[in-house]
Amino acid sequence: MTHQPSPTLPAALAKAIEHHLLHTVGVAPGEAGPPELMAAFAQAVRAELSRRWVAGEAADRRDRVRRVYYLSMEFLIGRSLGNGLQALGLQGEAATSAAEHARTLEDIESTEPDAGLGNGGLGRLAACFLDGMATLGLPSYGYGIRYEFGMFAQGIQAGRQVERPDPWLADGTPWEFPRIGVHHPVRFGGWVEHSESPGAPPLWRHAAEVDAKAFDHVVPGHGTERVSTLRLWKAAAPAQIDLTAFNSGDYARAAEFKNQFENISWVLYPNDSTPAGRELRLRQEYFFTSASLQDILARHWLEHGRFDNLADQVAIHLNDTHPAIGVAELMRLLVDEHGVAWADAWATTRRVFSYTNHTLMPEALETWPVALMQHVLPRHLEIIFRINHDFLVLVEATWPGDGDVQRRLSLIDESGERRVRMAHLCIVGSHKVNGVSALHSDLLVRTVFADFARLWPDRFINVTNGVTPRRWLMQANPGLSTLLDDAIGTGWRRDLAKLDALAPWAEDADFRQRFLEVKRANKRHLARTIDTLCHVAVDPASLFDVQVKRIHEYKRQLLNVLHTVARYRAILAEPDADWVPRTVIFAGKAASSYHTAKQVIRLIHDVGQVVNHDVRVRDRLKVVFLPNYSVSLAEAIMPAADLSEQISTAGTEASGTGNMKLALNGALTIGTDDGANIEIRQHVGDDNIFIFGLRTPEVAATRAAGYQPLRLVEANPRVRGVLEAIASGAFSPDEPARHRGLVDSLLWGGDHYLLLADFEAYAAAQSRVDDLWRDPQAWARKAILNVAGMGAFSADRSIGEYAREVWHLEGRR
Ligand code: 26Q
Repeated sequence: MTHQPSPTLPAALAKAIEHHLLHTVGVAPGEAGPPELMAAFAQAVRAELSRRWVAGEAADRRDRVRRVYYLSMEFLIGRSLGNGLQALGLQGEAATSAAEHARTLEDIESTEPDAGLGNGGLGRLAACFLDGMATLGLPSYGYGIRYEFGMFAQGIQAGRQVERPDPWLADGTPWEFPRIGVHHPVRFGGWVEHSESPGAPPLWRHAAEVDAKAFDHVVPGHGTERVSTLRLWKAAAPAQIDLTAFNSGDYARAAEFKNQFENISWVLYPNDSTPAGRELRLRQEYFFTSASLQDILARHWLEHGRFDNLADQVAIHLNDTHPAIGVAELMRLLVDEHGVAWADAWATTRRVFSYTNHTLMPEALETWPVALMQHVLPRHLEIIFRINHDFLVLVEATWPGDGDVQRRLSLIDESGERRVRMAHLCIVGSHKVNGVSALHSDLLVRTVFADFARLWPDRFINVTNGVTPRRWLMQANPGLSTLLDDAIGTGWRRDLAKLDALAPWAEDADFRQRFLEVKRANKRHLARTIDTLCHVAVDPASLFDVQVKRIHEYKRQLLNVLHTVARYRAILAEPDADWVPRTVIFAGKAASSYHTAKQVIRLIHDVGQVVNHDVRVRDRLKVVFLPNYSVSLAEAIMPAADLSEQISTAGTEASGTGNMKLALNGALTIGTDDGANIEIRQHVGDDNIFIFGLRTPEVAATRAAGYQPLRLVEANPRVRGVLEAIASGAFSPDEPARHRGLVDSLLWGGDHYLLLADFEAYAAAQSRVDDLWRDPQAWARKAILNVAGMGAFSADRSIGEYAREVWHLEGRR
């Protein structure tokens, strides 16, 4: 692509902003406040991105390039202005323009609502990957849903989580481009008719139809003019549908009709990991998958006018099983709508799709009742049965007469109510399947997908997750970024692997000092945020101990709380000992229906109430819970963390990505031998990370040996004291039994995630953390070595691997 002079590049930015204030926003430039300025800045950025986009699209169309399509129910994008300005190299000019309006750029940027179209790790990964695809110049599209309401906003009332809707589009968004004219019909329900005449395709007599309308977001690449596209679908009632009711004056009925269709893209299901199993969720999955596949086929047809080369031109990636129905839908579109023979269509489908798994936990694997699928997608159920039939013929040929292996591999789980196994559909319909860390990928082929791996060993690979250094280092931590530039040059900004040149600087006392000063400034900033959001004063000189992620039993926030309570009790027992001052920081949302997770949030608040107000503690321990964890809040937290808590039961966290963001910003990890922690350890070195606790095989062995938490507690007075304090109401004096349930789940409920088994090892690791903290130079040295070791955890590295090994795609300049 040629470099065009652009109307909004540096000198013209200020002018563009004045122009948009007056002509687009409709405000006198002198009277614009931060929200108006935000709107005008966004318009200026949008204009330049649009120019790059149009140029790139034209070039890709002209060259009929091979493209990748990333299908994901979630894209947890956060804010876009800062990222857009950075991609255009306009941050300096933008800051100057902001100053001319007597504002800071931060004030202006902070008025932008987060696009919170995701739950957590999986959704944020999709956003980081789009950034990587654009930056590597891959011809690429993300496809998802334009939820009217994103992830709920978390409020805290009297220590309890309350959920409020997230109307992120209420004031409109400057970032979307409605694609008038790009829309596809998506059909549901009804029955299938099979014609008598041979060769005629089956006829799906659907019961309902909704229109999927395209809304695009430009995804800027960094250090390139290339951009990527995120296309989100909104559900709309077909124009004619409500006319009858409307014309007869029955507006209530007309509205009801409309809602029945449009509710599909209303709200994101706030459940991570445990499938909701609701009909509306299945409709959402099919809605966006079908619209996306129709869109892909339309683009392909326009450029090629044939489908026999589809797999040469198109790679479609399934982000978990949520778009799994796409395997059946592509077969339906090719066979029923475009007259392709079944065998040819199947060969194409298998070459087009690839699939990433994000969880090992069997209860989190998505399945849908056959009866529900029959009701919502009757033709797809037929197609799935036929795929399954052909597949089981292969299984029979491979392991003749082995009924057990047939039952285990079948796309249909027949053990109770018959259910479609979406992961099996993905595996059978894809040419590559990957896990998201070395351990996770290894466990996949040795446990949940072992039979498939025996059948198709080459299908299974690992691609370890990564995060975008643009948002998570350059934008979130400009202080550290400048320090890195000074030490090792700016090459790391284009190639994160170059961070390894930082290692020698860990030995430089002057550099360590400057590193600590940057960290301290970031901590002061976070301390102000904590004061605003939690009304708790915390000391920026204390150790900032951070656990931020969805609240989940397997992630073991409760283990962190148990240790915090143990520390509190120890401080009271030995008030004059040399305690390292700590601020224990939590943030994260609990699924609305997840009672235990909500109880953990309540306990954290109760412990904070008591500890933070106990004068005997003398500020050596503070416990805070930052409400409404989001991408934007994470951008304030990551740069300010000293200690990163990654303490899931070994074998449960597929990868983790917060662990990468924190280490990249110079936090030391205290963590289990789990997910990507293992690879972080390999890259930063055993001496620069605090790994503790049972490893995956030991977890299995402990459970197999008949783990008895009660026994353990009887023999351990420290744990006993902690549990008794919590259970007896030491932190909930107004309702002493409030936290009994949590304690009972450990003592009597089997402690499934082995908190008590790991407690002593965890506490010992925490003591080693304290010891190191007492030597600030030694701490700084290790923190710097963590940054130096994180080059491999860039989303660019992950995307490079996908492009090479899965999508067979090359970047363009
Ligand atoms: C499925 C069906 C119905 C309703 C909801 C869902 C659903 C939604 C979200 C299931 C799972 C999720 C999200 C899972 C997730 O975020 N997994 C995380 O993915 C990260 C990126 O690979 C990993 O780093 C984390 O380890 C993993 O937990």
